[in-house]
Amino acid sequence: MKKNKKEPNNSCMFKSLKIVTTLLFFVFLIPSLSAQPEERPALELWYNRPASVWTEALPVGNGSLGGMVFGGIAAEHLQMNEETVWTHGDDYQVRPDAYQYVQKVRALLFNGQYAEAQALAEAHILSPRMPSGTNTYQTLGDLSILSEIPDTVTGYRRSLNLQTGVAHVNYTADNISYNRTYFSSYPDQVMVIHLGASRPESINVDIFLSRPGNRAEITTGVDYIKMHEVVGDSSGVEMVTIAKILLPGGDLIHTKKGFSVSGADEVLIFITAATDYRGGNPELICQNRLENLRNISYNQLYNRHVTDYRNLFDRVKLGIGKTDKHNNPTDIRLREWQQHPEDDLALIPLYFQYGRYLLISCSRPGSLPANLQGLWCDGLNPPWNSDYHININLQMNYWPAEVTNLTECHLPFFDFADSLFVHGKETARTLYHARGFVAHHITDVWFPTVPVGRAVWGLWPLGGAWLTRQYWDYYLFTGDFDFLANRAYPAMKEASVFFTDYLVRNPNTGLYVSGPSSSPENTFITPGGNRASIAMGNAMDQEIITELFNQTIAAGRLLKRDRKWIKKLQSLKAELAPVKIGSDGRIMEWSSPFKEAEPGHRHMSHLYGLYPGDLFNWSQTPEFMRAAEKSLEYRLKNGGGHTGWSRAWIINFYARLGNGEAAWQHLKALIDKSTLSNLFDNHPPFQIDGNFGGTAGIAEMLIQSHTDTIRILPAIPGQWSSGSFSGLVARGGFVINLSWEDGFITEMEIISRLGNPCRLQYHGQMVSFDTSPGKSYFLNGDLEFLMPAPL
Ligand code: FUC
Repeated sequence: MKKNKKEPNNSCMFKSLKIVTTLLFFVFLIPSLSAQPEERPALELWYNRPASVWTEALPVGNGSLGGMVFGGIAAEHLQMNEETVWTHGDDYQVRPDAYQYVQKVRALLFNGQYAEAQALAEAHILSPRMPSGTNTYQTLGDLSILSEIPDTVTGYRRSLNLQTGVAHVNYTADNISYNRTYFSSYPDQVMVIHLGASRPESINVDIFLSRPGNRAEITTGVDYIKMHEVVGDSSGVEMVTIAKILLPGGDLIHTKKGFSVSGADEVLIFITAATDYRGGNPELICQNRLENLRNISYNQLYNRHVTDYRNLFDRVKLGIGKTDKHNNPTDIRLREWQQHPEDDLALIPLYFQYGRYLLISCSRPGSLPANLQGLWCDGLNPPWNSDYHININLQMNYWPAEVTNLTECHLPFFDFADSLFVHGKETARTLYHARGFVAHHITDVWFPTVPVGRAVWGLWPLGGAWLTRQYWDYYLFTGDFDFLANRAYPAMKEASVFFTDYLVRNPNTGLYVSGPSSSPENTFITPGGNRASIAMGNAMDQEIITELFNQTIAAGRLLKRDRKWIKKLQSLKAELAPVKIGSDGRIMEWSSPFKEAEPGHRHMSHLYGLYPGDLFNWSQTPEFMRAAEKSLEYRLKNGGGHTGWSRAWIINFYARLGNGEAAWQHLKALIDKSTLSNLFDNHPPFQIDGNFGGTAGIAEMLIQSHTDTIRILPAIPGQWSSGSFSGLVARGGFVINLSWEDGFITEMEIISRLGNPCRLQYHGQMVSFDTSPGKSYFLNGDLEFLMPAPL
């Protein structure tokens, strides 16, 4: 027998104590066949080799505790995350004299002195980026399971079953079949790894924990390994991870960092982790969770996880294309798809459902919302700190939440935003001498709202307002009046109050404009030939504010609140500087016709009103639809859409424009150019927004409900000639199930959750009808009712 030379061999060196474990209180059952996942290969990612790099590993998660499964044979590696593992430097402060400079910078901008204004803003308004103030999300650490290198390995398979939320590794080594199962349970708040083998007493592995930086204190107890560290060189949270090892037979031998298991029939590892981020003693939290697993068998744990997961996942089905390509490993399938996507349309449902899988796995009630990498993040210094960018990225993460029937997964977004808004009040008061709240382009789990760094990113006070659009949307989808009254309206009102104090009249036009502000991350050429990024009355700001006021006014009226103030808001709205269309027919990103420094820029902020906003549509504002289309074409002609999230946004834009062929071209490009072999969105290494934006884009091609009419199959390409879906949700609380053949609906069921009137549009035809809560309505492709007719 050979030992893998590359792998650390702790078991021999640090043998100290031999314990034959007697499991006193855990009821341990060998999983029966019924506990094995039902094979649903069409909704599975699978590979015939282990991951060689992190972006090939497979993610599991329960909203707050996640793992990336590498599937190594002799060296299994599970990289782990706990959502609150964050460093914490000094909090950013508003510069004491910043407010005066806001006034000065405005005067310069109104006077056309853009470069001077920007220099002044960077010197006096934006707080400098201090290394100690840059907080970052980090890995929790790594679990290693090492064994001897076998002489022969056959039938290797590493897979993630989206139908169950369980990852598996299977192979036969030296005539013994090994199976490993991995899942992270939301109901039991534990990550579970089960090792099984076809022959008794044949599992021999070393198990240990580690963390980059080697600062973690690692100790062992009778049957557990504990890892403790105050992260970020002691500036961050105190974290504890406990890996508990359970065997029904075999020997468990202590090593320095962990255990050596020999002669076991099977091994069960429970991982629990906690920090003091929300208070409490992290070790006690972990112990309590383990204590709660007393008397629970592996089968029960497994079944509880699968039931809980399926309760969310099974709500939506999507069928496009039939293929046997899922018999190919997913990395090979992806490569083939890049050549001939039309041969494997069934990859679209897999990609779509993977987005839903990821949302379920990284955003559950009580958790933090999905950050730039969702939950999964390797190392101590991830790109952009794996934080929350709120100039599109956090919002995009939640675009699929309602339409793909995962409303519970949306809740962490609101909890987070509510806390952010509390902090944003202080920034509004000190920086802008305004009431209400404000947040700029980034934030993190300590909720900074101060503008930081360079003006091109940092000086953009619309982040908070954009977040509030999702509150209103949540109400439209769910009809939750309590939410509207107690959370949505208060948030929207405070965001609006900020702008009532912040907006200024443009002395040249007399209309109200926002600023000083950037058009997220874009740069223009000033008339004097300089590059600059801040101006007054940029299109995106004006669009967000217009929409915010529209929604606040609508909510205030529904709730019959603040009548006088709502009237004032209505008058202010009438005096907002409108978004303009330039002489070239495009939407003007800035209020002057500047030359763009990067005409193919990845952000297409001025098209906010098209998506996710609802300001532009073909029936009421066709001129803006045409102008948006032109703007988009121009961006693309100049190299736009190169990052995954940007490409995903473009799919949604084309879906809203009703252009299914273009939406499909960009969906193909997203999968072709920006998708890694584990189907993560590639933004080196990975950014999850592209996945979520892509999933939302597919939904937007199938149904749309941003106006008073639900549009059915508004943007499907000719190639998707037949298909079906069920469980997609439209605003107003309608669940839609339908199938189509040769591009024409064969049958459609509308289930009314709330009893709202329903208005449908399909192929230029329209039908309106009243509904009763809980009732189903069946229609054909001519929008005629099938039996039973509506009451
Ligand atoms: C925005 C984008 C970048 C990246 C970063 C996290 O700044 O412009 O592409 O996605 O967020």
